[in-house]
Amino acid sequence: MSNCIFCRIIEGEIPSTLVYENEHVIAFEDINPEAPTHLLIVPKKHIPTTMDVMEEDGKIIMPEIFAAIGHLARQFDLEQEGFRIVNNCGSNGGQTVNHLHFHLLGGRQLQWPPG
Ligand code: IU
Repeated sequence: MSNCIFCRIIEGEIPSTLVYENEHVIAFEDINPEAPTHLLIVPKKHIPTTMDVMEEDGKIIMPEIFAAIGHLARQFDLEQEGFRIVNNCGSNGGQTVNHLHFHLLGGRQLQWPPG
């Protein structure tokens, strides 16, 4: 059994509110939402951080991530008012789960710059 929480969600060992899935990517609701819509878009392959994305993986995974973003923005009715995609990388980036993921946040006016 993996000790990566997102791998366990992907394997269905830990329940999540799934909102999107294909061969390479899964998306589910963040357990601690920071906005009315807060989704996590996650490659199924265990890649710890953005810095670990190898060229061959990136060619497959990144188009799938962007396809999921577009699909979910429409599904959650965010395409008119906008939304934010966030990837936290490493400790200064605020990454707490070491499995590559992209936050999709929307449904309220978001502030800039982030803290
Ligand atoms: P971060 O970018 O690594 O900080 O984001 C991790 C996110 O994963 C964070 O927003 C958590 O609320 C979220 N999360 C989750 O949805 N389910 C979990 O079981 C765990 C963390 I652990």
